Amino acid sequence: MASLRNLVILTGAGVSAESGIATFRGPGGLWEGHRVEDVCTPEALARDPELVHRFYDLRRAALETVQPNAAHHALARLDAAWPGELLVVTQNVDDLHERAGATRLLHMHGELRSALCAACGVRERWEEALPPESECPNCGMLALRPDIVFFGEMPYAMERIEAALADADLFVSIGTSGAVYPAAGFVQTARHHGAATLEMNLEPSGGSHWFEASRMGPAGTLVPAWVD
Ligand code: BV8
Repeated sequence: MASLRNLVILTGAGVSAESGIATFRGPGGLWEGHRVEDVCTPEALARDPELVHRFYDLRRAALETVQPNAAHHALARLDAAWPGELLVVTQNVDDLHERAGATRLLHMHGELRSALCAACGVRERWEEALPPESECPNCGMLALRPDIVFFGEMPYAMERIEAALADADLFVSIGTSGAVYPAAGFVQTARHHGAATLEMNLEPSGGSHWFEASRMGPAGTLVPAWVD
C-alpha cells in the first residue's frame, strides 16, 4: 500500500458480527425480530414511540456485554499508523470502533450512545435508557429521540464523506450487504474518482460487482491479515 495516500474505509454490521452484535439481514438478524418499517422510520417513531425507543434502548444496553473484535483493533492500528488521509465511515451505531481506539471515524447513521433533540437539533451523549418525552438538557423540550438516521432521513456528514471519496486512492468496504443507500453507492463514487476498490465480506454483497478486488471470509480474520 506504499503508493497509496488517502484511504476511505466503509464498515457495516459484519465488522461487529464476531463481537456478538446481530447483523440486520442474516438469519436471526436484528430486523428479523421487527419489520424495518416498524422500528427505523420517522413514521414508526411517531406511530409507536415506545416500541422504537425500546428497540434502541435494548441495543444500547447490549453494548455493555460486547467487546471490539480483531477487525476493530486492526483498523484502529491502521488509523494510528497511517501517515496519509484515512477515514473510517461506519454505518454501525455501536461504539466498538472507538473502543478499539479509532479516531478518524464517523457514524453516518448515528450512534446508540447519543440522543438527538427533535426540537433544537442538539446531539447529547446518552448512556442509559431513553424513554419517549425525555427532557433535552439543552432546550428543556420533551423531545429527545434516539440519535439514529431512519430510512428517509439524511445520513450525517455526507459532504465530508463525498469529499473523502473524491480524494481517495483506495476505498475498502468491510462487512456490509450493500443493501442501503447512499452508503451502497460509495464504491461507485470512489471508482468514478479513480480509487482502487476492495471488498471484504463473509459472502458476495449486493455491490460486489463494483469492486476490483474481493476477499470473502470473516472480518476478524481478513482485516488483520490485510492491515498487518
Ligand atoms: C436517504 C439505522 C435521502 C441504525 C439504518 C437511492 C439513493 C438514496 C437513498 C435511497 C436510494 N434508494 C432507496 C433509498 C432510501 C433508503 C434505502 O437505501 N433503502 C433501501 C432499503 C433500498 N435509504 C435511506 O433512506 C437513507 N436516507 O437516502 O436520505 C435524503 C436526501 C435528502 C434529504 C433527506 C433524505 C438512510 C438509510 C439509513 C437507514 N438506517 N440503520 C440502526 O438501526 O442500526 S440502515 C441499516 O442497514 C444499517 O445502518 C446499515 O446501513 C444498513 C445495511 O446494513 P449492513 O450494515 O450492511 O448489515 P446487513 O445485515 O445488511 O449486512 C451485513 C453484511 O455483513 C452481510 O453482507 C454479511 O454477509 C456480512 N457479514 C456477516 N458476518 C460477517 C460479515 N462480514 C464479515 N465478517 C463477518 N463475520
